[in-house]
Amino acid sequence: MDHAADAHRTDLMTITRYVLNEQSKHPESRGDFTILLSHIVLGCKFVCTAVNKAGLAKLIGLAGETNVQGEEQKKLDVLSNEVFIKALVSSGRTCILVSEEDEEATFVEPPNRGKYCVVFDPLDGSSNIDCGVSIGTIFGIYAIEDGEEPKIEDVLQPGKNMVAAGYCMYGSSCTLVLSTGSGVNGFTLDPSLGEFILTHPDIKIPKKGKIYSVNEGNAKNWDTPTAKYVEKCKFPQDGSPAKSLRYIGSMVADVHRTLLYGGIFLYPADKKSPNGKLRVLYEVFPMSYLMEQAGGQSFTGKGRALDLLPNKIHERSPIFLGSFDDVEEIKALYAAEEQK
Ligand code: AHM
Ligand code: MG
Repeated sequence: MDHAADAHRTDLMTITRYVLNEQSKHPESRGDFTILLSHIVLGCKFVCTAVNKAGLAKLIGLAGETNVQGEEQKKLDVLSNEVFIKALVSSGRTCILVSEEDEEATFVEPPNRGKYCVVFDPLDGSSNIDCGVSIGTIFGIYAIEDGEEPKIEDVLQPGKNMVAAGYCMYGSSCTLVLSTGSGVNGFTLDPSLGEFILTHPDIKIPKKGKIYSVNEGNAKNWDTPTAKYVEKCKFPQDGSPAKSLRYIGSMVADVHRTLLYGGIFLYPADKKSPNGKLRVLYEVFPMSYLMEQAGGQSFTGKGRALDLLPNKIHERSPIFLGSFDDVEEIKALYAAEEQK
């Protein structure tokens, strides 16, 4: 056995070590965020294991319920939701939980109550479960003032007020991407250690990309700026090469690729869904937060996504996010449309 190599492994930057380092920059901090994050990490590890075992354990299949959006719920969605709710409540650091799977917000009672509000989609991309395509957990975190009584308005806040956001992708590897407001870092689960290790430090999205990502099956219902943009991707008039299309239909995987390789991810409004499909609090906001922190942009068709003020916890919004220059182009098309 190579003991020297093993000893070297203790130098690894684990996610806990990373968050403790960040915490030490704030001497007034009492470590509450570190504890909350370690419970989120535990939830991610649990769901990762369940996703990996799903085929074997016959977990795959309908649970026989529909969620608040009227979609079929799979067993893994139900399980993941329970895992995260329990992990978050037992952290003792949360006061309000909003999950895609629960119609109402959960208010955590004392003595388990803390100052953080967590909005999350415990298992996004559920239509991909049965064929083994990457799926993920998405989360965003708000904080309330110490000693305040939590109220629903504490989560009905613009995404720019989040104190942290991230996602965990259950794919060929399990990758957790996190921002606490000072850049974006990616951690990969080392199954032999059971620890997330910093593998993608300080992720910056390329300023311009070569990929666009959209469900083109909805094209007949798109508005003019979206249709024009996709046309430009395929038939550029300025001599630049056409972009490649990549669409997994699993937001975490599509956004992860966009973050690493650059490009643009679109889930626009269309005639059938005037507010798009994706949910503001736990899909649009966390991904927009990460994009901005990585140097990209996120736009709703009307303005900066993180400026949106949601009225309802399950509200939806159109979304265009990715490389700075690519989002700039779609913004220009919407601005031109408004001039008409
Ligand atoms: P879900 O929360 O029910 O899983 O739906 C969200 C998913 C996203 O992961 C993905 O970006 C989108 O739905 C794909 O939608 P579509 O199949 O309409 O292209
Ligand atoms: Mg979802």
